[in-house]
Amino acid sequence: MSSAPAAGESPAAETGAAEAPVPHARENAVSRAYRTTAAAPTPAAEPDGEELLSREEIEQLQLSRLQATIRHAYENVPAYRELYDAHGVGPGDLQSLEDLAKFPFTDKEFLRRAYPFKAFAVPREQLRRVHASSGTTGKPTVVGYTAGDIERWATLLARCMRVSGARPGDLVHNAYGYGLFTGGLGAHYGIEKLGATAVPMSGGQTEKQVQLITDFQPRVIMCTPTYLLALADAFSAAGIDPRETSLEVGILGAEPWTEEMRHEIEKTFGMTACDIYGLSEVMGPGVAGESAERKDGSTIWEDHFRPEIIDPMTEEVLPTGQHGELVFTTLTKEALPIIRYRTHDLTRLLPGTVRPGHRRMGRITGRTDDMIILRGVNLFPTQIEEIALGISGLSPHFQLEITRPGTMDQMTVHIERRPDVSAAEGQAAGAELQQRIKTTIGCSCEVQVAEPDTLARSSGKLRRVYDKRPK
Ligand code: DLL
Repeated sequence: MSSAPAAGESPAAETGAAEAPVPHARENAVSRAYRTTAAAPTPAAEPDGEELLSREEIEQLQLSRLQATIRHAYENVPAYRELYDAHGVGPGDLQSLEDLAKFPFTDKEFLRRAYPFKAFAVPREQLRRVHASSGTTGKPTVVGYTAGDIERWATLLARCMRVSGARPGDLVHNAYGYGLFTGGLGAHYGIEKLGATAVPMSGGQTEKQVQLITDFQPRVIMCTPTYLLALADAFSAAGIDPRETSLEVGILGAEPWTEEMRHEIEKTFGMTACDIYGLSEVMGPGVAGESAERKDGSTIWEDHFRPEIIDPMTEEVLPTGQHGELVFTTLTKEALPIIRYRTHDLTRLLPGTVRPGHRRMGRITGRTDDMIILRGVNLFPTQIEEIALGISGLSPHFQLEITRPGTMDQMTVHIERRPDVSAAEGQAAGAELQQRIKTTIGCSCEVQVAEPDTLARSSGKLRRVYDKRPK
């Protein structure tokens, strides 16, 4: 018998100088017979070249890609040509990154007017997939991808997963919804790209999820933070301590969540919880992802997206570090180039850390359209989450109800007490919440403490606000 290392084993493995090869790198009888690429290292298992570029290199790349994107949009999407002609700008006007500010913004309405396929810069036949995001009113926004777009999306998703602590060979329970929503399939392709194993569970069927997690023993879970809380309750109801499950890493996003919620989830499951951000119009999940080592906000993959922060009222571009509305321009999308898209998400940009060439974003504190204006005071549901989770008797399960009993608007916070405190202790905690909302946010509201497990749970994005004011 030959003593040469088996195909797919690294030579260093022989000497014991390096770690054993990861399982995905091994060749087997079938891959040998069919000469598949199973023996090649998964491309997404290690940081790729663009991920490691310096800030200066990123900005050079951004400029050339931005010029190409604006030209591509102008030449192939009549809606962009009309918009730019009306503003007296064109592809030749972009000579520096700062010149981007000369171009007008786009928004959901711009895409809705192009319903269903008029925003695409390639013939429909070249799309390999469409997704759609349902608005609360009117027609959905349709987004589409070429084969190359899907490949890049998978690579960026795999990047996010890797920095968040997922590894090739991991079993990944994917509870983002599959279908027109970009969450499920977007994550799915990233899982495969990383060289991990996808369990394509989708959202809902919570008892079945509990069973499969118990039986399959995944190390990683991907879902919304509020759905993970619903799963925690379901584990407890099944007599299983969530800390006893195999889950070690949560890659959570698609809705706003706070640092306090991260602590709650990490404590409940004994896991590391990282943020992942994205939106359908710009790509889907994976526009930015958070490092497990640092947990200091999501790194935006700036080789593919140019972010800006603007003042939502004046539309002026704000410097790195200042809070405002996030605006994105895609740099490599073929099917649906998006230029200066107003996300309505509120956050700030921060210098890169884990990938110094790519800036980070702070947590999303809310959306401009989710802001509650209560008798002149502006507030977001995340502020209530932050305060409530600092009070020991209260659970993270709450809803905000806005009514107008007379001439004045009123907000009622419905929040469950934790199962391990008495009803009386729950009432006291509710009174404390009311007081703290008054002193920290500056608005008076009513707090109603509900019994455990009585408020609606999410199976994806949770609805926090119920606006019952007369229209
Ligand atoms: O929610 C894509 C996604 C799926 C992201 C799975 C992460 C994980 P849309 O349905 O188009 O796409 O909704 C996009 O969701 O503009 C934000 O308001 C919100 N959002 C997404 N990720 C986060 C996050 C997907 N990490 C909208 N934190 C965005 C806060 C988020 N809000």
